[in-house]
Amino acid sequence: ETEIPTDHPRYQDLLTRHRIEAGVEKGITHLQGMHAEGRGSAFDYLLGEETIPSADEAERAAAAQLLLADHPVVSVNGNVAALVPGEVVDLASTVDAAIEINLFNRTPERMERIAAHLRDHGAEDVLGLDADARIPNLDHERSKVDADGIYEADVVVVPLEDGDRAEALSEMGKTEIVIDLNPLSRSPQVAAIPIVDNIVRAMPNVTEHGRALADADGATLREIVDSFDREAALAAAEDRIRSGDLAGE
Ligand code: PTJ
Repeated sequence: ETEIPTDHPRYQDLLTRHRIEAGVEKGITHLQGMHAEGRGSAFDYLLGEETIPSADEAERAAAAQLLLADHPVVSVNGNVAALVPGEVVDLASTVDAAIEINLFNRTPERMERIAAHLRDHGAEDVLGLDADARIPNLDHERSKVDADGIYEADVVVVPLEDGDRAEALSEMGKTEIVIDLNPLSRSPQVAAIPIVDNIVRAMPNVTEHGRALADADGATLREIVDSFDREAALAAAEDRIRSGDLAGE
């Protein structure tokens, strides 16, 4: 149980860290997920621990891209499952996307536990367990995907993804929406829509934009996607990090 006082200046950050620890204890999150979280937390501090305007634009473009997709999939790893299980389910139902577990350190036990955890949070159908297709040019365990899931997807949301797989997915022609706090990391660099924001803020905000755009026509959605400038978004995030406008405390 968490005992963090809500008025603590770093409340959200401590809560996030606690959720990753709990995820490790439950066998959902890999131990490496704690290192990933530490790196993410440092970048979030430098970003001011808020959704910067360029990230909000990316989140809106992501919502539009997902609504336009024929077969969108949200990819879930051990950190995503620990941090935003309910928010993943909300996004998937809002934009009519599938949910697929795709792990860097894949084990049958962790796959099952994450699937059960997502179902506890309202997921009806969880893909990834069949693993009846492979991402080309990636080593065996990491390449496992479902034929009717990521393999077939046109648009994939890949939060906290490792660079090799992000590159391999982009070589398959997928339109990738990457959520990653480090704008210099390879995954956002190869993404069609890089979202440089904490997943705990990004995931619900993409959903909110998805709800707001639910009745928009195809031309309006296409215009939002086409006017999104990925280079400008990456540069804006890097500028913010270099500006030294810190969160404080
Ligand atoms: O559960 P598994 O086996 O699939 O493993 C997942 C991890 C995350 C351990 C694995 O994919 C990994 O090691 O990833 P990396 O290479 O550490 O990359 C994680 C990226 O996510 C880094 O660039 C972090 O800055 C970023 N990150 C960490 N926490 C957050 C984040 N981005 C957004 N929101 C966060 N909360």
